[in-house]
Amino acid sequence: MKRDVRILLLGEAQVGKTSLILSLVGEEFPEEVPPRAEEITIPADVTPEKVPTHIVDSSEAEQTVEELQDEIHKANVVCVVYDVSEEATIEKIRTKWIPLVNGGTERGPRVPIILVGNKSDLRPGSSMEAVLPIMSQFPEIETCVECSAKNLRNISELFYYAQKAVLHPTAPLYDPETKQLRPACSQALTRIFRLSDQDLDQALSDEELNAFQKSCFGHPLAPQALDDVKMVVRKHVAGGVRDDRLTLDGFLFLNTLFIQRGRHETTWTILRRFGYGDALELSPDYLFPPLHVPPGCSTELNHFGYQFVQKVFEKHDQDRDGALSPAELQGLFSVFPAAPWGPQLLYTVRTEAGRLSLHGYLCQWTLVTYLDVQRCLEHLGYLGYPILCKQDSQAHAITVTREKTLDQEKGQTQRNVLLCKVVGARGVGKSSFLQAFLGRALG
Ligand SMILES: Nc1nc2c(ncn2[C@@H]2O[C@H](COP(=O)(O)OP(=O)(O)OP(=O)(O)O)[C@@H](O)[C@H]2O)c(=O)[nH]1
Ligand SMILES: [Mg+2]
Repeated sequence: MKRDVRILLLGEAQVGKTSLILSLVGEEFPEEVPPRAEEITIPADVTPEKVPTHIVDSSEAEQTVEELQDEIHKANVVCVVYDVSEEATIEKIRTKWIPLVNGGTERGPRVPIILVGNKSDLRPGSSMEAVLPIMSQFPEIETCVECSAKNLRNISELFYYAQKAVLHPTAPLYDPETKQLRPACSQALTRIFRLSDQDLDQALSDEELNAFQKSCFGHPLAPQALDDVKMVVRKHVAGGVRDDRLTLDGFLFLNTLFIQRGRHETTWTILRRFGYGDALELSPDYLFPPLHVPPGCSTELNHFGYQFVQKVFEKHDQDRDGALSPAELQGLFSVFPAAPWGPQLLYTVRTEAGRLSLHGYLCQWTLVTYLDVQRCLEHLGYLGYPILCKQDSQAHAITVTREKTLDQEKGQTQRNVLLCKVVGARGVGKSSFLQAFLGRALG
């Protein structure tokens, strides 16, 4: 998420840009305003989203096109202001201001725009009818708002929408032309659904939904709210609710609905809670949390770690035969971007006819944790450890042992995993010796 927000106000002369900014700051309508207000910075603690916010005025009379373009370049969001009582200022949005903002960026990401109809005190009706066609023509328009600097209507809302457009942008989540979630967004939500579906019945029960709700928003849904949610889904999506449980289709539909109703911060909250960054990829901060391993120390999965990975195993051992078949293992890997343990698995732990026993599976975790703790953290991240175990990070599942020299001094060790190297001349049978540990007969 961005650490600060820069909002630029653009629009025809005399529509009230400067008055809007000064009304926000002074909480009253300024009768006299300069052509251009000084740049102001609102400190984080008084903004709704708790990020420092810079508000920048513009004035065609005082700035050249180059200067305006330079400001557009620096802005995170542009408010294009028009006067609701002057139709001509609405037409200029389409013909002049939006081309100025995003005209040069045919392909690249577009600067989000908020349309601001000022002077609503001068017009009894609404300017919506004139504005809607513009909104459907330009997908970069996040929203529109009518306000009045004079009677302070919707002033703080307008800056809140602008802030929201930067911090919780719609564009990466949703394609307004097809009215569907974008592929990266539905992929991420599908993964989140799979992690939340604890009994793997391809649907979220009330209990699973509540656990999900609690981890994302801090509190469960009221029973009535749960019923209402399911009712809305039932009404709109065939197969969205099955046996009183929310299916993947239903879950994706709900998120589409949040976005269509302008509540995309809800979907962002879910995505961020599960570790996704602005580009809808799991962020390095999430996958690789800090873990200090001093030289001479080793890393082991602790009791919490083993308990978690064992639970994951049991979840995916669908036929309850105490082993994961290739298909079951593939199910377990479905929340990873690629299978984490490739064909080498056969050479590291015991498998029987391609099936991985619980013991072999736990040994593989032990091995990865010992040899490459960063990979282990990454894998625990894909499995949703921090969310499902309600911890700050996967580092909670790891024990860093004390230095080897200390162990040697004291003649004792607390380590459970020891590295043992097998050395010997060529051909004496080192590999066969190790294979025998995996139960393989000498060939
Ligand atoms: N009735 C009414 N008048 C407003 C409102 N907002 C601004 N005005 C008046 O509109 C005129 C222009 O306001 P400014 O804030 O200077 O407009 P601007 O967009 O900054 O204009 P430039 O700096 O010339 O680009 C002033 O006379 C304001 O008092 C409003 O909400 N209602
Ligand atoms: Mg001005």
